[in-house]
Amino acid sequence: MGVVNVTPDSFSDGGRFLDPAAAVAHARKLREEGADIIDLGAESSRPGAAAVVSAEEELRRLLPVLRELRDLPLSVDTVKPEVMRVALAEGAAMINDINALRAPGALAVLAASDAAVCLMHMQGSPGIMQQDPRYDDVVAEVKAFLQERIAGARAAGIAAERLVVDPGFGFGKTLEHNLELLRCLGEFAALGVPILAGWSRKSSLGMITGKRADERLAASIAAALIAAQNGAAILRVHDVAATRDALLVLAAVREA
Ligand code: HH2
Repeated sequence: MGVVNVTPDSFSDGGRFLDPAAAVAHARKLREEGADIIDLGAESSRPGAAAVVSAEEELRRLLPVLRELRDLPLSVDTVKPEVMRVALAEGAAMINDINALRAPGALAVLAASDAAVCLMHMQGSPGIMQQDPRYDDVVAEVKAFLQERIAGARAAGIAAERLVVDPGFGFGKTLEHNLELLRCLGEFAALGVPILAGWSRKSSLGMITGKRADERLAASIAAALIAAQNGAAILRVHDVAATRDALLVLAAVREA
C-alpha cells in the first residue's frame, strides 16, 4: 500500500502533494513501482496534530485527486463518515480508518457499500495520543480492541472478507509498545482477517536510529520486512520501490 498524503502538514511528506497534479503523478509512480493499493489521506494524524480538518476541506483536497485516479485500487484514509460516503460513491475500493469506524454513522456507511475497510487501533486521539500512553499488556489490549471492532463491523453487516486490522504503530504507543506489537504481530493472525502494518518513516524508527523522517528509508524497510515475516499481509509505505525489492527477497527465500 503506497501512501499519498494530500495535506500541508503530514509528518513525512506534508506539503509535497497538496497540489492535485503532484498527488496524481506521485500515486501513478507508486503504482508503477508495485503498489497494489494507493492510500489517499487528506487529514494529517501525526502526533500533536491540532486542527481537525472539516469534511468539506478534506473532500476539497481529496476529490480532484480521487477523480483522476479512478482506474487504480484506491483506499481513502479518513475518520469521517461524510468523507467515507462521498469517497465510496466516487469509486474508492477501501476505507482506511485510524478510528476503526467508531464515529457515529461510520459503520452504516460501510455497511451500505461493498468496500474493504481497515480497522486500526489508536489510544486517545492524534492531538494527545503520545502524551502518556499506558497499557498493562499492550498486545492483549490492542488485540481485544480489534476483536471488538471486528465483531461490531460484522454485526453491522460488513462481511469478514472485507475487513483488515492494524495495531496502529505510533498511535498512542511508546517505542517499547510498538516494538512489542511488532515482535508479537503473529498473535494477531488469530483474529482471522489480514493484518496491515504501517511503520514507514515513523518516529519510533527515529528513536532507534537517530535519523530524521527523510532519512529513515533503511529503518522503514527493516521494520516492513519484520512485519511481513510476522504475518502482515499489507504494508503501508511511502517508499514502494525499495520496499518491494526487500519483499521480493523475502518471497524468494520462502519459495527456495
Ligand atoms: N499511519 C499514518 C496514517 N494512517 N493508517 C493505518 N492503517 N496505519 C498506519 O500506521 C497509519 C495510517 C501516519 O502516517 P502518514 O500518513 O505518513 O502521516 P500523517 O498522518 O501525518 O499524514
